[in-house]
Amino acid sequence: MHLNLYKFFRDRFGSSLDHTFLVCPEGSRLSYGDIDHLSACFAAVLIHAKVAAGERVIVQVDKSPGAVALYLACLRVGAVYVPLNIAYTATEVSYFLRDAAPALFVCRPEAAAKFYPVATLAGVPLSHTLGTSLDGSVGKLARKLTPHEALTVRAPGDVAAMLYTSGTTGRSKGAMLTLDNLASNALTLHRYWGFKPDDVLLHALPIFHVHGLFVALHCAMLNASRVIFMPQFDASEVSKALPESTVMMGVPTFYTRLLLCADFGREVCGHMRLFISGSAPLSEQTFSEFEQRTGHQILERYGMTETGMITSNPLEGERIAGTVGYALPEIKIRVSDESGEPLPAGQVGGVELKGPNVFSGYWRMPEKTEEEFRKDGYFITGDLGTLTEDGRLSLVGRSRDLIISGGYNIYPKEIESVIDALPGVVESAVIGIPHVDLGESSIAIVVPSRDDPASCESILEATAAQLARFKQPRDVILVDELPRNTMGKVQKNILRERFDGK
Ligand code: MLC
Ligand code: AMP
Repeated sequence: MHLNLYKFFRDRFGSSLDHTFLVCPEGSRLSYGDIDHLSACFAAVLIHAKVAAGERVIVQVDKSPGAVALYLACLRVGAVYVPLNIAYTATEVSYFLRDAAPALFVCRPEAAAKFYPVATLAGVPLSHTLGTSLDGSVGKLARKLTPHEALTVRAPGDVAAMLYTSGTTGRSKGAMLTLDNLASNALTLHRYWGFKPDDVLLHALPIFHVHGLFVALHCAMLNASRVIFMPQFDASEVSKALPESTVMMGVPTFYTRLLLCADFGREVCGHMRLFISGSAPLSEQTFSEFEQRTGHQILERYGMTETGMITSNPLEGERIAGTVGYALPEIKIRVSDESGEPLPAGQVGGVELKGPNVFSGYWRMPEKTEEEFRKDGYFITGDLGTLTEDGRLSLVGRSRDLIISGGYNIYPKEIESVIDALPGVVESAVIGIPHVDLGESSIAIVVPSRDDPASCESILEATAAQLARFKQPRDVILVDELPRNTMGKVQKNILRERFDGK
């Protein structure tokens, strides 16, 4: 079978080109016809830039309708879309540019002076800019070119997008997601969550991650839905927009922040059909407070960059706080011991899965890819969980050393590598501690050298220069030594217990 992923969505919204697609708070509106045209304009830019099918396009731009059109333009020409968090620093962006070897890099107009030289040094042949009001060189060039209704034919197993995600190595890996991965997960979620013709999606997530880009926008496009497209999450703006919306997707921090608004309650949510949460654990307290205040049970689901969505609480039927529900249709999940042997219901083990949603591998890392799969094809998520007899999954922890802060992943190893390389530092351990707003936040426990020791301030300054803000430790604590087990491994559980109330 051959397909084009843009055509897959276009076939669904094509009969609704006059329907509103994106509604932005500053008043601009784009219909499905407008986005179809804009994506054709941007496809012309990609073709002019000689971006071929299968080549990577790295994009680090602000959330805007233009950014959505650029994503769709990549799908049109069969290029591999690689979005980056706008918080990434030059050091971080440089790594992605070298690793992905893109044919084109697109950044914000105001970032060009800083990032163009980084891209040139990384050997990227061409860079462009895109601003929120279609300013920048992409918009300028698009206005000169004839729109191109490109629909390059691709195979289902071809890569459509690559999203960077880290791991125990601390080195970010590009997770290659195929056309089939994205299409199958979109169809499943659209059906499972019962999208209805006049659903209106409230969208306040970033669009450089699976959650905001694929889960939210793909469902909306399959449904030809109107999307209230907010530049970022702001509890009072979201509260104001809820009466016009029917579905919202968010990370748990969205819900805890909404509950802090005094006027948030049943009245505001009267028109809502569904609140969905994911990317991080939703506490039972938030689930029940939300239900008391609004009458709505938040539907919690579970997913990963490498797999899209894996499980979901049911639309009809019991949504149980603290559980992430059942395997989505066509996906098989199991809980296994360390050798991959499935465990009986009720026992805690590693969560593994198989299905059309599972990525094709890590970019240029075949050994790493192989390590993450069992011989029988199951992908090892690194999450720990337990299944009930009837297949309901609860997550109880992570076997990976991962911190999730406000839905963003922080890999301690990456931060530790930056700190350990500083003068005056012997070693460090970065741990997550509970945080009321973000779920978890990170702190660094550092052993300074005896001669000329680094100070907390110098460590914070160095991390600020090299790491995106969300990854920077919120605090640095100096200690004489780190606790280790007999194997010499740092015992982070002891550190977490000791600094829990920090
Ligand atoms: C922003 N900051 C964060 C942060 N977000 N720090 C730690 N963790 C975060 N998540 C920084 C800001 O730069 C700022 O720096 C300071 O922290 C406080 O900012 P804020 O104003 O409170 O944050 P805000 O901009 O409101 O953002 C918080 C947030 C946002 C939770 C709304 O992070 C967000 O939208 N998160 C969603 C992430 C997401 O989509 N995850 C999906 C991953 S996909 P300063 O300098 O002011 O201190 C995935 C798979 C799946 O996981 O299952 O979905
Ligand atoms: P990412 O690599 O950014 O895709 O993050 C994926 C990780 O987020 C998963 O492996 C889980 O650890 C976590 N995650 C996603 N959804 C949930 C959820 N509903 N509850 C707990 N953790 C979640």
